[in-house]
Amino acid sequence: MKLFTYPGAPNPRRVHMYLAEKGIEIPFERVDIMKRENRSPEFMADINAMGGVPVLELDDGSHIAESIAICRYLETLHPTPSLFGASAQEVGLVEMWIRRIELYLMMPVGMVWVHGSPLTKAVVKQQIPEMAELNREMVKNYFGFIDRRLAKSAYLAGDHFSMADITALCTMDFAATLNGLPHSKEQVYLSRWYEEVSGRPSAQEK
Ligand SMILES: N[C@@H](CCC(=O)N[C@@H](CS)C(=O)NCC(=O)O)C(=O)O
Repeated sequence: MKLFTYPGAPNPRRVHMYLAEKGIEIPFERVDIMKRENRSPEFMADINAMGGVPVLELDDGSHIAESIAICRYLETLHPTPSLFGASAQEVGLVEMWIRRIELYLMMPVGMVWVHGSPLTKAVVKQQIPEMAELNREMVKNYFGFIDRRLAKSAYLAGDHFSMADITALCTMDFAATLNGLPHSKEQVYLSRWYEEVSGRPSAQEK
């Protein structure tokens, strides 16, 4: 097994954090997305037709892309400690929160990144500043939604730290550091959660 990755980027970080939480070691190969190595015809033909990282190469030479798909594959091989839920109810709740965070937080942060950052100017056909602005508002509103959720439970999906928390933390750090979108300190429940999950040893994986 081998992981094609670019440590530091938010999606690869989700997998590195997952691996650290589980104590799984996998050799990795760095693919420089700043040099567009992941967009080479070879990479796209042989490794991931979508071009992104991370990608897990299995021992039979096949590939699994998509951060959650990679972690789900690994979870099947290493079920404990569970990061996708232990009971049927937990599995459902973890899935719900992963989907919510990906669709309603990661997606708008990605739009701010693509339409609002000078660093992505060369990689999109056209930047639409209004798109960045609209999505900024969506991100801020969603921070409020998560804050209200975390008023009721220790972690997003309930009492246990899960892949949903990893996804939220990696998205929030990317939002804050590269998109000028930190959460508000007045969001006390979100801040409490953020401090706690940021203090986990796995969160040092960047
Ligand atoms: N949905 C994919 C997204 C993968 C993705 O967009 N990765 C980024 C790094 S965070 C990337 O490779 N960007 C460079 C590119 O797409 O050319 C996942 O969950 O892994």
